[in-house]
Amino acid sequence: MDLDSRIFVAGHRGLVGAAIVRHLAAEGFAHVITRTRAELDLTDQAAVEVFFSEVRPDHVFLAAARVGGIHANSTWPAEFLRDNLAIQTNVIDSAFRNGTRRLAFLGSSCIYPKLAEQPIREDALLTGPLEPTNEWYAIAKIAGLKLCQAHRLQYGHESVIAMPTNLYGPGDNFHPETSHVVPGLIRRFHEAKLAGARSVTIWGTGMPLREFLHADDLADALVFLMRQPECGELTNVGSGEEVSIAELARTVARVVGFDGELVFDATKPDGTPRKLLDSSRLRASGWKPRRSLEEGLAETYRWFVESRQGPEAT
Ligand code: GFB
Repeated sequence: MDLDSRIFVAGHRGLVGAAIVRHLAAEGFAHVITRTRAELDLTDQAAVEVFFSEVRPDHVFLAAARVGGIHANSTWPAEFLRDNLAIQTNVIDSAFRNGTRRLAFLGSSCIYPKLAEQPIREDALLTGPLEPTNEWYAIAKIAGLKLCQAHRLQYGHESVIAMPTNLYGPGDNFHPETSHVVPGLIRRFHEAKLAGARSVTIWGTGMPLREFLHADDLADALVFLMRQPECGELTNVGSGEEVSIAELARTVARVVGFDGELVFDATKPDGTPRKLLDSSRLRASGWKPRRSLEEGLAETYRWFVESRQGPEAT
């Protein structure tokens, strides 16, 4: 991938896609192609084929997906499975049949077994049962990465297959019900501070452990991987920074400036107990994240306040 490559970023309005576009622009890539959902519905196979046959991008970042937190995954299993299968099958197939040289596919740490040995190595894939709260999304992502591997095996098509850990950052979904934990807590603490509330409720026991990575660090890793001579099989992309949900909540409270009480609602699901990626394969090739969790949370909170996604936002 060089500065003249024609690069399609699918899902450029999402957390990861927007970060990839920012990163490519900052590095001077001159031909970054994007389409809104109104312009191109990626679940529509015929439309996707027309787009690729006309535009013929050299490189593709497949960052479009139906995503959401633990509650959204459990509430809409059919959409999470169907939409992700459709988007990734259409894009991967049409891209390669129309001359794309390399594609970056994004999986998720939830593709690994619920009780995988920690930190989770890439070879833990398909060695045990999945976490039930997100198995539909995980099955779709496993099918997507297998489609990339099948293309390589059968046709020699090269894909970067990246498995990011839990992500957060500017432009995330801050909806109180459907978001992931970081934006969910940023919003809840912010609203509690404005309302002068005495306590904030956190879903679950606070005991699950999670590893968080800023979306701009992921974008940096993806561009780095796309420029490597070899793609490899799977590549975990984590920060190595693991915290409990309770510690995360205390950090978000500090960043936001809320000094009330934290209440844990154990009637809400915890999800998988621990999900720490072993990212030594990527580290060995020379990449490392730039931000600490606290820096990244402060930056995300500033963005949230500046973009006025306050109490009135959806
Ligand atoms: O971020 P999250 O929804 O994703 O939840 P998962 C992480 C943990 O935070 C869970 C707790 O233990 C939640 O119970 N939590 C506490 C909260 N308060 C909140 C809150 O206000 N909102 C949310 N959302 N959680 C996702 C999968 O699992 O991980 C996706 O559902 C995807 O498929 C993503 O793979 C990376 O880490 O549990």
